[in-house]
Amino acid sequence: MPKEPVRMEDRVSDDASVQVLTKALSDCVDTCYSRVDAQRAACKFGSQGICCRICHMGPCRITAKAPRGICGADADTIVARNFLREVVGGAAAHSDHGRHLVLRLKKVARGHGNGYTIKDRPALLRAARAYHIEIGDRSDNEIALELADRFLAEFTAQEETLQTLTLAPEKRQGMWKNLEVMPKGIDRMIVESMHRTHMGVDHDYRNIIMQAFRTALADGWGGSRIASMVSDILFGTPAPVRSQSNLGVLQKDTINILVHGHEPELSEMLAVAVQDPEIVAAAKKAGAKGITLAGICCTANEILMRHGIPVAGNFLQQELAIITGAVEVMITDVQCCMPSLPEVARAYHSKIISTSDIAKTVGAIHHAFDENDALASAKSIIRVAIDNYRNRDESKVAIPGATQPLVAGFSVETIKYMLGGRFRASFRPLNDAIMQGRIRGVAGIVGCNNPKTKLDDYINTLTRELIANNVLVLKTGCAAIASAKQGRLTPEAALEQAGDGLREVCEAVGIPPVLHMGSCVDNSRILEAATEIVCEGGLGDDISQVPAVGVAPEWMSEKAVAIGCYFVASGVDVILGHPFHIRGSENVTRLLNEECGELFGGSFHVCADPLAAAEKIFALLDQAREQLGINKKQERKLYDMKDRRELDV
Ligand code: SF4
Ligand code: MSK
Repeated sequence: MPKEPVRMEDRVSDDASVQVLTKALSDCVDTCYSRVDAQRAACKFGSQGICCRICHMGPCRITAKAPRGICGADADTIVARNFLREVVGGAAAHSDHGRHLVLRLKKVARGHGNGYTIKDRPALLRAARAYHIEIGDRSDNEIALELADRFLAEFTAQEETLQTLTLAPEKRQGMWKNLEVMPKGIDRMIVESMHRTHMGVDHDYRNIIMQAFRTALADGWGGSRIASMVSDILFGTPAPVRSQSNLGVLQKDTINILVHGHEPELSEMLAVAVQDPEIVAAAKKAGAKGITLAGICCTANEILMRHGIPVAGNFLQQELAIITGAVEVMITDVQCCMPSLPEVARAYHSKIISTSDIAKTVGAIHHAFDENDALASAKSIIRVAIDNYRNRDESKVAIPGATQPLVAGFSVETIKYMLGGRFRASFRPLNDAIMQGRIRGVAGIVGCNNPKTKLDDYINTLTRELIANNVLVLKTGCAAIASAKQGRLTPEAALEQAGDGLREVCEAVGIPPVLHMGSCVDNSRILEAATEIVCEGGLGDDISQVPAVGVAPEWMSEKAVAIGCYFVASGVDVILGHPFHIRGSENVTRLLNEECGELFGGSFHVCADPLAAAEKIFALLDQAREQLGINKKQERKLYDMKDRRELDV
């Protein structure tokens, strides 16, 4: 019997994406959705993690008849090695991003900013204090130079453990010490992990998986944390900002430029350059009303959080954005940029411009970002877009009307300020709301989209259930963009969709029930928030005691594997929408999904169904509340004078 054709509505959730995916079909343009069909029968060895190609005696595959590879490695070793290499990939991506920013900070500190400056002095001083750097009457540049060197030492340290680990609650640090998972230098962890997984080195699956946690901690508390700290110093600590989301942010009568990837350096300059009178005049001369700058994926999140630049879409909308026929130029930097983009662009007039020397794509125009003259570099890329406007074929243009308003920019500093005001900035009101039961707990929903499942569907269903049941949701990356497209990143969403307790808190503070905390490298901000909650008191003395969970519903990248591992190693239970490639080893699966709970106080849980995931999350939050002795909603008590006198303050 012929197979039923898949309906677009079953592939993507929002109307804008349905419209553009339908257009792709009539324009005969391939997307990841047609390619995922071509890849249908996924290799079962790969899915289970039992294919090894680490040496050239192989590749080897584990079967009932061949339970060991040629060297004698069994399924446990092979699965564990493959898993560690995924963590390495993710940790390397985040950390290299962080390193680039530190090198930029160092140049700025030496007076070679070339357009970049220390934009946020309080962020500089916060970071300097974290490293016990003397402030006194030293200049910002002196402090920044010492700080940059200290950051760089975090990458190269050979014997010393990471300084940033001391930002975690003390009890957690002790736990890491006992389990011997304190990472040394970030680069050393990555190199050592590659060494350990070379043929004939580390074969004990437990030893290998513990190295995976060590490497992931070097990412979450090291490379990623440093990336967020330096971004705040150079570009400003995010604060609430209004904007718009979804493909409808592209304009019919403007020159549309999209930034895509992860690094904020070029996009920060583009945000400045599009306002340059000379550039605006050139756009008008080309017949456009102006220039629309918008973003995809996490570069979008970076400039959204700091400039309110609109978000055109998340990961699986990168091809769709071009298929609107209205994009003059898409500028890519690093990570999550599909190699298909130039091929999709060929059907339209769009140009794909790659800007990083470590990330070239065949068919894209490579225009290396000249960091020594960043503004000029940004302007020259914009001029390519202006020139390309005349090539736009109006008959191919179809921009879906849909946009949704949003508020983003909830850094930890901002949350503290919003909760407590300028003079008493703190997490106290949040802790109190959790203790009183108005907020049941906190869920960090992070990660990507994956064409194996309907775009945003799991993320949105789960988010709806959580906020309706008084769970405050913190989001980053493409999961945050999914909520933006649903209109859940607005304070109004709290009034309409949140449970009574959460609504009361959101209304009092003026925040949405879903807080956009940044790009995927900013998952470190979620750890920072968890630490603030612990330090504020009343909810235990370790992250594992806080009623909080992490969720990666539609994850796809190695970075998500590393993120999941550093959440678990920090004591947070993590729900995955689909499993890791580890099912070929019962031992590795048991270690990650069960035994980690005893080791770290958090483990992985796989829930393919978002409603089942919601139930699991409620059970985990309630269990944490039970252990804290706060699992009943307390009546709000109005104190009279006698009560007040009896208060022990
Ligand atoms: Fe096969 Fe062992 Fe080589 Fe892997 S390392 S490919 S299992 S021989
Ligand atoms: S961009 S890693 S698809 S969140 Fe950070 Fe989105 Fe995942 Fe890339």
